[in-house]
Amino acid sequence: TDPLIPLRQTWPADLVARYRAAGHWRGETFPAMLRDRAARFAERTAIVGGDARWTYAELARRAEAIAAGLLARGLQPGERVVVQLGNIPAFYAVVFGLFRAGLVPVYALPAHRSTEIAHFVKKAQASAYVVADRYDGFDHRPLAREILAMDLGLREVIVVGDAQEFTALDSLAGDPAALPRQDPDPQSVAFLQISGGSTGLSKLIPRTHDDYIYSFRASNTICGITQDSVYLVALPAAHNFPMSSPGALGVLYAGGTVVLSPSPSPDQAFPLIERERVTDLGLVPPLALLWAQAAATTPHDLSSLRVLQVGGAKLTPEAARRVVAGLPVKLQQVFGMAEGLVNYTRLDDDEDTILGTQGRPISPDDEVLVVDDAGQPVPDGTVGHLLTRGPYTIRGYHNDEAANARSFTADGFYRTGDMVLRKPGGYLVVQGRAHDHINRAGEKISAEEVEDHLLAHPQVFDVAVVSIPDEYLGERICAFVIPHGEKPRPPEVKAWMRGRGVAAFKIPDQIVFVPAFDQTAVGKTSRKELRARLRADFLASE
Ligand code: J2J
Repeated sequence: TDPLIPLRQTWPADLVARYRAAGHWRGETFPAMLRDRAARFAERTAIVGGDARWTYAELARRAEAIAAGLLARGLQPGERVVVQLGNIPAFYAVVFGLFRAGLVPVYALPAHRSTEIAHFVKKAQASAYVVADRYDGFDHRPLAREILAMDLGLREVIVVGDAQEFTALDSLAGDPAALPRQDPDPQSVAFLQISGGSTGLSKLIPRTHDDYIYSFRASNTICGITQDSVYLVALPAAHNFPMSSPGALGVLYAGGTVVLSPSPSPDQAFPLIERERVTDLGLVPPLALLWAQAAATTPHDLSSLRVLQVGGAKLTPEAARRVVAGLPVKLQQVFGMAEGLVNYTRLDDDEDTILGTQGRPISPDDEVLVVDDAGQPVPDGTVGHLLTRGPYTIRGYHNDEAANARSFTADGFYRTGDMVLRKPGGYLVVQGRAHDHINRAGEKISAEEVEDHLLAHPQVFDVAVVSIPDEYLGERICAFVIPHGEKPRPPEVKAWMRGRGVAAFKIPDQIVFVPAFDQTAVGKTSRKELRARLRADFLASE
C-alpha cells in the first residue's frame, strides 16, 4: 500500500504568532479537553440519546476503551478512519476515542452510499470504517462489504450493534497503557471534515485541534452556551453546523448536555425538547419554517427553548419573520462553512439585523474580502465574491492540488464561492453563489457530480443539472436531459441512479426532457451559462 500522504494545515509563521498572542490558539487539544471535562464535570450529563444517558465520566471511559481497542487491533496513530454514524451517542464516543488514539476521523453523512464512501476511503487512504448496523432503515453492513470488496486498503470495519462478521464496537478492548502518553501537537490535524462539494465529489478539509477548538470556544461566548445549556442535535451530528457552531462540541466544552434527536421532524424532536428541557439548537431554513408551523398546534411544552439558530442555506427576511412569529425563541442566523469562517447575528442585535443579515464573523482576526470578478475589492453594499482567511479557516484541502489551485488565492484567502454584500459593522448578506451547486435544504450538491452520473445512463445523450427555487426545500435539483433514442421514465432514471450507490439527497427531484440544448447557449459558452439559460427559460415558462 502507498505511504500515507501527510496531513497538513499550516499558516504562515507571523499569523501563527498573532493567533497565539491574541489568545485564539491556546494549545488545547481534543484528548486534553475530554480528560479535563471528565474530571471537572464527571457526574454531569454529557450525552442523551435513545435509551442512553451518559455522564462525562462515562463518555470518557467509553472513548478510552474504544481508543485502546482500536490500537489493539493494529491501527496506528495517524491512520484515518471513516466514521458514518447517525445521531446516536456512540458517534461522540467513537470520535473522542479516535482522537484519544491519535487516529483521524473522516466524517461521512448517514445518507452517503458506496460512491461517496469509496471516494472518502481513497482520498483519505482510510484503514478503518465505523458504521451502525442499521440506521434510518438502512443496513450499513452490506455497504461495508461492498467497500471492502473494492480493495481500497481498508482493513477494519467496526459496527455499532450487531456486527455479523465485523468487529463490534462494544467488543473493543485493549491495554490503556498502549495509548499515547502525550497529547498531540495542537497544531496538528485532528480530523477531516467534508466539503459541500461545489465541483465534483466532496473535498477533505483538514482541521487542527487549535483552530477548531477556537471556533467553538468563541462561538460559545457569542451564543451564550454555558454548563446549563441543553443542546439538541437535530441535523446530522457529523455536519459541521451541529458539531461546532457551537454545536455538540461547544456544549461539551462548556460542560452542558447534548441531546440527540434521531431526525429533525417535530414529531421526534418536540417530545425530546419537552422531556429534556432543551435550550438551544440549529436548523436549516426549511425545517425552521416547518417547526414554526408545527409549534402552533403541538401539545408539547417548548418553553425551555432559548435560541434557535438557522443556517446552512439562506433564510430570507420573510421566512425569518415567520420563524420568529411561530416559535417562542430568540432567532440567530448562522452563515458558516466546513472550511472555516462562521458568521452569526448576535443575540442582542436589533431586529432588522437578525431578520435581514447572515451575521458577522466570529473573530476580530477573520479577514473578509468582497471582490469583483477581477479580484478587486468592491465598496460595502455592493455584491461581490466572498474571500476569507483567518484563525480557523483552512489554507488548503487534503490531497487535492487541483482544488487548492482553484480555491485559494496566492496569499492564502479561501474563495468561498459565495456572493455577498457587506453592510456597516461587517454584517454579511448572502446573495447567491458563483459555483453551480444546489443547496437543497442545506445539503450541498454539485451539479457536475449529478451530471456525471446521469451521463452514464444509456438513454441519456446529454444533461444539464440546475437548482430551481422550491417552496419547501429552498432549492430542488432539476435535470434537463436530452434523451438518447427512447425517453427513459423519470422514476426509472432515479432508481437507476440510486442503484449506483449515491446519497439519496443527490437524486434529481425533477427530470425535464428537452430535444436539444439551445445552440447559442452551447456553442462556445460554458456549462455554467448553459445551466443559467436553462434555469431562466424554465422559470419563465412556469
Ligand atoms: C446562505 N448560505 C449559507 C446561510 C451556509 C454553520 C452553519 C452552516 C454551515 C454549512 C456550517 C448559509 N445563508 N446562513 O459549516 O459551521 C452556504 C454557503 C456556504 C455553504 C457551506 C456551519 N450558511 N450557507 O452550511 O460546509 O454557500 O456548512 O459556503 O455545509 O453553505 O456549506 P457547509
